[in-house]
Amino acid sequence: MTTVIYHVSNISCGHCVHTIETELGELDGVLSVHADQESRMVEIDYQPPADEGKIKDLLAEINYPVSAN
Ligand SMILES: [Cu+2]
Repeated sequence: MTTVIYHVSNISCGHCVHTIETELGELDGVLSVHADQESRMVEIDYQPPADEGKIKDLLAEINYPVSAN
């Protein structure tokens, strides 16, 4: 299992948190998702077939792209 933490600057309310957690949670291989409204961080535990590319692609697709650090 791998854990990644991303900053997603588009998170602005609880609805955003819910959308991210629901959509990412449906990606095959994603084990858990925790999005935080205040810090705008998203923590994801995953295993294959999920990978960082698929996770980032999905976040971009639902309009919550990962912020460049
Ligand atoms: Cu929102």
